[in-house]
Amino acid sequence: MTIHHATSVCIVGSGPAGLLLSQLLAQAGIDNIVIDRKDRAYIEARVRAGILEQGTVETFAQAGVSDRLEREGIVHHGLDLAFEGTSHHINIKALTGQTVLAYGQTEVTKDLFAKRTDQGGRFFFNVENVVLTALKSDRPVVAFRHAGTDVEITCDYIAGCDGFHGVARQSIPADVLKIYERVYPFGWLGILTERPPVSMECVYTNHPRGFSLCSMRSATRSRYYIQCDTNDNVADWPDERFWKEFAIRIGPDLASNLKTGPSFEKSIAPLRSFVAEPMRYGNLFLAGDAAHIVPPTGAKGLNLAVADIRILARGLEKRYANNNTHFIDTYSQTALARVWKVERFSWYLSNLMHQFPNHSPFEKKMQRAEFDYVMQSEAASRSIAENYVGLPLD
Ligand code: FAS
Ligand code: PHB
Repeated sequence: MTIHHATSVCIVGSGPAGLLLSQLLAQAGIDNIVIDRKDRAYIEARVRAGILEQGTVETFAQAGVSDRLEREGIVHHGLDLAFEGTSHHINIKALTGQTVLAYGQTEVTKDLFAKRTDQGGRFFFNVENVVLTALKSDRPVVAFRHAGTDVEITCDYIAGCDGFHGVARQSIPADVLKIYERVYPFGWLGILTERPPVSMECVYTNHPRGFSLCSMRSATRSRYYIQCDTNDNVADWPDERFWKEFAIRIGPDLASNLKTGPSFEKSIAPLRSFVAEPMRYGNLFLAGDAAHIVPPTGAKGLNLAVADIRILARGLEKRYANNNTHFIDTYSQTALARVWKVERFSWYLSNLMHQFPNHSPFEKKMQRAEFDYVMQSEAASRSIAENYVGLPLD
């Protein structure tokens, strides 16, 4: 027996992209259902991004989910780039007039789930065997197993917000999809510890032993990262080894203020630059990590997902409000225009700030020369600043 449901938009994935889209559509009176292969508690606990662009904060305010982040978020007026013992402060506020906000993705997800639940959002969690069909028709179908029952949701549009490992991108025929990818020869090992951060703004360091990043979640909770080998696993990095390596990489000045403590979250993320084109096939739209991945060096992943959703939500609102399909018909090219510029910045900063095992002496010299240029050129620092605070949103 199959249970049938109908809605206007079926959203696959309830990470930041899917949840934000659901909220923006609901605000516009557009019925939607969200499905996820995990449950709310699992999704809320996933530790990932930590820096929100001003445009992202404004979008969350439009969605009615910014109260807590405006109270608890930490405003950053700048960031530091350090290279072989030399540190360069980039004053993003002075260079762009904008700031960024340190506020963890776990909190963003909790705020979005709370709002959707308050407003009667419809969810199916722990779904299995999700299959998308009839994508070229005007009534595509999302089929899945849920609590031992077969379910089918018929809709006008499917939003594939199911991340890099999701089913949506895989549902686009291989001869239609174009994939662009760069896999980096290292990963990031990240920890959370209940200790005051060594700096109240982000410090990115390119040390001869590898990259490190000092970030935070609050005045009492630090988020730290070090570059690690692609075949490392968390078991290779007990806290003691992490702290010893981290202290070396951040340098003696910061290390003298470092408060070490037990990590209560530790994970390794691979780094890749990835784009799938197009971001629409029939009445399936891709948004967020389902369509693109950036190395986290530029703090862009979550912010780019929000930028996609702004464009997609506007397009769907225009379509339902006055049958104007222009903005959904141009969604893929509009979103990709920004995606590629953000991919460029994330790739650029990753190349500048990491140790590449296969770099020639010449390439190492190029890295140092780029850093020296950034340090001495206000134009170069402004370029980094305007990308870090976020390029203009459509
Ligand atoms: P998400 O991956 O967040 O959400 C996708 C959702 O779809 C998940 O809940 C998943 O359960 C669900 N799903 C998957 N397959 C499905 C299926 N077949 N059926 C139904 N549901 C399905 N960004 C930064 O800016 N800074 C960082 O430090 C950073 N660190 C990261 C670390 C890791 C390990 C990862 C994977 C990403 C990191 N990112 C970081 C990027 C991250 O923040 C993403 O950009 C952000 O989560 C994108 O949100 P979504 O597009 O909603 O995708
Ligand atoms: C984080 O706080 O998780 C963070 C900050 C800056 C980045 C990436 C991650 O570039």
